[in-house]
Amino acid sequence: ITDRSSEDLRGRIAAELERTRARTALLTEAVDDDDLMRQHSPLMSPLVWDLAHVGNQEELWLVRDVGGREPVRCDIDDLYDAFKQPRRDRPALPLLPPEQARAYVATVREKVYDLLDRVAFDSRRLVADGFAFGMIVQHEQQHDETMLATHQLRAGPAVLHAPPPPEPTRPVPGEALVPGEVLVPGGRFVMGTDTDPWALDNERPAHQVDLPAYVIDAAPVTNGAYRAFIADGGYDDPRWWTEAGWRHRRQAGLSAPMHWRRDGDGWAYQRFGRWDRVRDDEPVVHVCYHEAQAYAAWAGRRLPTEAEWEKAARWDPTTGRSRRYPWGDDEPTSAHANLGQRHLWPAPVGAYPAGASPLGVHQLIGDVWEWTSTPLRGYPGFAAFPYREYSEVFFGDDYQVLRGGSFGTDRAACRGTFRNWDYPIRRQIFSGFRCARDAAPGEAQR
Ligand code: AVJ
Ligand code: FE
Repeated sequence: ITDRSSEDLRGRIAAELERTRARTALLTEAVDDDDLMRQHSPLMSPLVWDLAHVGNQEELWLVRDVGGREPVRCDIDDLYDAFKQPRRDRPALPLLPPEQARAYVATVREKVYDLLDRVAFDSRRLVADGFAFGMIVQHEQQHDETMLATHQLRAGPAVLHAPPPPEPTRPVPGEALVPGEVLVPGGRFVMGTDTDPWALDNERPAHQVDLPAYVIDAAPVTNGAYRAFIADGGYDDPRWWTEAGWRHRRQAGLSAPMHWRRDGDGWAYQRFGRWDRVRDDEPVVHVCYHEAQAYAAWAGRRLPTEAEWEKAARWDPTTGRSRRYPWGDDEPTSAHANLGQRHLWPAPVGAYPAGASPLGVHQLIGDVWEWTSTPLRGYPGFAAFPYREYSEVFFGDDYQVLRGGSFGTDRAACRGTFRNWDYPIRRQIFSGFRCARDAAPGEAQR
């Protein structure tokens, strides 16, 4: 690495750290101290826990591990260890109160800036290409999205504000905004990555996957389509649900996406403290895996596998290469995708034509996390790095993979290879889905 490129890297890391901390500040300054300490749902931490946890991880990995510096505080590691403290117990812990938590993260950050000035980005894997800094930026952004989901669960008047997402643009008047579904030809593609410098362990290594031809929705399933499933009695018909899904649907009393309520002959949803009429052309959000699976079965379709999702998002039919995003390798801009909490809900289908894949699949990145039918596993040749607890301990049958990021996901924590996961019953996250099906024999030849 040359001096010049190492200076560029320092600058880029500093900018990412700063941008990320500004978001954390916004999310934690929008409410008063009382609210920060309170638990808004047993599924979520008090916001002040996330705040100090972000600082504590930054201290562990950057100040202590990369920097080899003295601890800022080693008396609080256990308090902010996500494995030692289940979420529902976190409000009862002797947490740092807001002022102390803010001072703590600021002290850690000063040491990190000092470290960033001196660190050599040598070939050690933790520091090569600034990986550990990138990991910490992504960690904070992931918690920012979690804090945004906590805001959505807060009772009371709105405290977060943002302009509405863009409206769909119709390239050819009278033509459909997006095609209904897209055929992806059979064949091999490269899944995962060896070269993306800040890709996390579960995105590696790159490997070939051979898929038969399939058909995937050109856009996420909309509220309008989902409403037809509800109106057709989809929630009351066990035919559409798996056994586990039906059991959960009954126990939890599910009858519509989370945050919906009946509104005359239609529906309204609550979004960050405001009630709006449900809009039919927006991707449905706040559904669990079981609801997504049941909808797909009702529609005579299925959820895509994780590999099908990634091939649709990355495979370039012209070169056969896998790209970083559906539109190419360039970083997302506001024209490509609804990311980064620029807006507070998903954009209507057709709002991001510049973000479509070469085959014409829209809104794979941003808007809503998309459930896939694949449980979280390591790729062939997976090696945990730098710690087993980021992803390896979650491998198995308990968690389903979600792809693509939501309106609340930052671009630093979102790319064609990025993998998220959650329990199939969870829907407080910004989760939606699209459907797929096997290609019919004649169809695959075209
Ligand atoms: C990858 C989003 C499931 O929030 O539990 C945060 C990310 N890991 N701190 C989560 C994470 C450690 C993780 N998810
Ligand atoms: Fe964490």
